[in-house]
Amino acid sequence: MADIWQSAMDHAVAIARKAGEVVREALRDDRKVMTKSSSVDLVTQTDQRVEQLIIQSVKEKFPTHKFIGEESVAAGEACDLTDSPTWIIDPIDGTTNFVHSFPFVAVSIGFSVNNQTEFGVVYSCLEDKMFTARRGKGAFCNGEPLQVSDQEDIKQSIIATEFGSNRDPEAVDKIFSSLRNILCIPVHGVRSAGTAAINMCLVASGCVEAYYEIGIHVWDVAAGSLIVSEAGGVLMDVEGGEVDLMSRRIVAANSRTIAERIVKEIESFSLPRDDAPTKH
Ligand code: LIP
Repeated sequence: MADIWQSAMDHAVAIARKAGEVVREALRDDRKVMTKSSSVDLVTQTDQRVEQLIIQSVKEKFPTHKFIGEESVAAGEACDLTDSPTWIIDPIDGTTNFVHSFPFVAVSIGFSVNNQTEFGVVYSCLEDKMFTARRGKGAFCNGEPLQVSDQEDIKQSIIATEFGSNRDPEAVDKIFSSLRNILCIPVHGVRSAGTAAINMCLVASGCVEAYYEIGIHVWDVAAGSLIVSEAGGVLMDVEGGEVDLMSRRIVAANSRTIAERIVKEIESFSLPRDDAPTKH
């Protein structure tokens, strides 16, 4: 049977590549930094320009589809995930990296129907790596199949996490306490790429065993989640149980054993959900 979302996925790959060209070009001269929720939550004109480029081009081809875009939500649009075909867009995942020319920046596009992610595309612009996953059909990087690591011993693992843009001292204490617990297991190492999407692609590629973070948004992880699960990995909430992409927290790991071990060490906390009515 023909895949009804194949043309949408082909379009996502093409537009992510085009968006990546714009990001690479802008890296040389877009130094006008603005802030959103706090002085460390950064945005540039390139984030806004790339999001509009993606949305306009999808609208022309799929006029009935809906959107959740990081910068559109920042501008006051609703973050509602309905059963309708919805494109979940992070035009630049790793905006702080972009601002500082730290070389990991991604365009992330997830596509959800009936609350299920049908495909995910993460384009790591500076590495020129196109990560893709179609539900039930595996995950790929530049066309090569991806497989998570088969390491089941956390003491032989590398764990990725991020510090995010939350500077509330109580939250920072919990973030550091979780990090301390994990480092002292001890694990081989802890890494931060500066983008949730690339961290998740590193899990899918088998380079790191797990990634966890409290503070991410649905647009940071919609595409990466499918890439991890299609590469054979597992997703979990930081307190165990099923992950909820609107809940602002996630564990993505190569296996249930590693995910559960990470969960044991995390001091969890909650943030207002992405789809919280009070935000609109
Ligand atoms: C950012 C990330 C980063 C994470 C932040 C934030 P942005 O996304 O991917 O890794 O720590 O919580 O969400 O703002 O660069 O798209």
